[in-house]
Amino acid sequence: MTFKPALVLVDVQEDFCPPNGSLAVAGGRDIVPVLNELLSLPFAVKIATKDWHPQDHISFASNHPPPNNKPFETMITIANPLNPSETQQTRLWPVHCVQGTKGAELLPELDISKVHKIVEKGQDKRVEMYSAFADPFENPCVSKSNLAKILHDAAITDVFVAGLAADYCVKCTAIDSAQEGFKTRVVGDATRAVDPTSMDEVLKEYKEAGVTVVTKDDASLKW
Ligand code: VGL
Ligand code: ZN
Repeated sequence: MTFKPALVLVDVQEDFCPPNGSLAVAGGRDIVPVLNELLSLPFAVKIATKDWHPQDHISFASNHPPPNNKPFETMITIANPLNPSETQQTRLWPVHCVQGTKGAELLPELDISKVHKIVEKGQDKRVEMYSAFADPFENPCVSKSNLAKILHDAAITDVFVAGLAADYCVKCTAIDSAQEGFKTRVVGDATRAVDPTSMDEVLKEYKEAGVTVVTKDDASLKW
């Protein structure tokens, strides 16, 4: 069996980390040493993704009128731009990762020199895009990144996912990766969640999707 693994580091950006991030995930910065260890392993392809929103993005609470615009709490109903009869609920967030701002930068302590490609996501203001592969309105897809193509073109068999946040972008990226046909593992000790109490539910979703959770040391054992 061939084993050609890729590493996908999701949204390791200032806005998702203390001390100054607008959507700071507790302990978000603490995972960097583990991420740098992963980056030192011989993955065939190493990707870092960036949440990369325009200022007028639909998921920013301040772009909606009060009183139903509480970041972290309010869910709004949005229509699929390609098929308006299809709707879904999406959460409102503080303004975060606006293109070109300090908050959208990757953490400087991350060893970017080892990253082969940066994939930006979430540029379409009309939809939330947690997964680094695609937006949630599948088929037809409103905005699809080139991540699947990059990995397929490199004949990747296995994908290891880490980064932020465990219960949103890491989760959706890992599940989409499995759906793309890659054997997918999340490096659990290299992630942190917005809501750690939701992780039991996330683990169930992983089980259904065929995604496994490993530790950094399990990942290293592959070499
Ligand atoms: C994320 C909320 C909003 C994430 C991105 O990277 O997990 N979460 N945008
Ligand atoms: Zn976002």
